[in-house]
Amino acid sequence: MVPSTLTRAQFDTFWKNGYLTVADAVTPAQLTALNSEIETWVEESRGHNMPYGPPTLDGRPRFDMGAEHRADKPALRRINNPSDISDVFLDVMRDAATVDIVADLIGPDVKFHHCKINLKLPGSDTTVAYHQDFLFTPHTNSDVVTALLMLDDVTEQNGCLRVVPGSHEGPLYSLFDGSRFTGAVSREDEACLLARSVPVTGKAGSVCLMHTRLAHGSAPNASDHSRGLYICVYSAADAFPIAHNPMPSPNEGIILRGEKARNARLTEANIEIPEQPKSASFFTVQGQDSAGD
Ligand SMILES: O=C(O)CCC(=O)C(=O)O
Repeated sequence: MVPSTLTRAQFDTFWKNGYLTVADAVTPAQLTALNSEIETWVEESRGHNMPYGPPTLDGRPRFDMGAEHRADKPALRRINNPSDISDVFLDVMRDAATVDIVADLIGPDVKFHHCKINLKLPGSDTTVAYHQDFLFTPHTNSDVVTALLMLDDVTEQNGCLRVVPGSHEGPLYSLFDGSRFTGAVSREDEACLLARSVPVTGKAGSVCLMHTRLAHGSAPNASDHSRGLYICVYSAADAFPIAHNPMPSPNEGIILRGEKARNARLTEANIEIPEQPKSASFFTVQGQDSAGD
């Protein structure tokens, strides 16, 4: 397919490395509106000492804070499907330049799967253990892209995403420890992946497009500056989920570009089916307690 929003070089970089960063994926007005909504939510979180609502479609708390959360030092770390409760997040999920970029990469027919915000406020402990998104959200084929919009300037100091270039073409790493779903690769695999990882930094408003099979993780924020990501997961219209959505939304499956697919495209693969989260976020699945635990 000939890309229309991306250059040929950007398109090729994505498929070679498994990721691509593009600046100015949202307008300055959208960025300001997204961040002002987040400020309101951070303020609100000061009045809570455990994960709280409005509940997600599957009845879990939408807002999750780390165990270090205090009224005077909030550690709000996850908002599940913010596009369900906020017009500006809905608008960006449906219509930002990101969606056209995704259509270039895996389109022309693109649909929505789920979205979330990962916040690392200064002083919070949040870590993302290494994993591949495909093993949380397996589909009939791997034309699935995670778009991570940088809500703040993202640096190595404030806990940027780290990715392993080319790993989208390598093996799928188990997220089980024996029969326990840990949502993270083994310690041995993590050490190897970390050694091959590179930082993904950028100015606020940039987006990192990541192939669903790319191995990645991130360290805590060691700076005085917040690090927020608005993460939207999109797929080709003919990629159908083969496990429950870990974050169901009334918007799941809506067609954002092109046409609905009548047929599912199947790629042969052997995939471990993930377990459904019962707690507010995947951070607890990965072993990091929520406030109040
Ligand atoms: O927040 C991050 O640094 C990475 C996000 C991520 O890997 C995820 O939520 O799946």
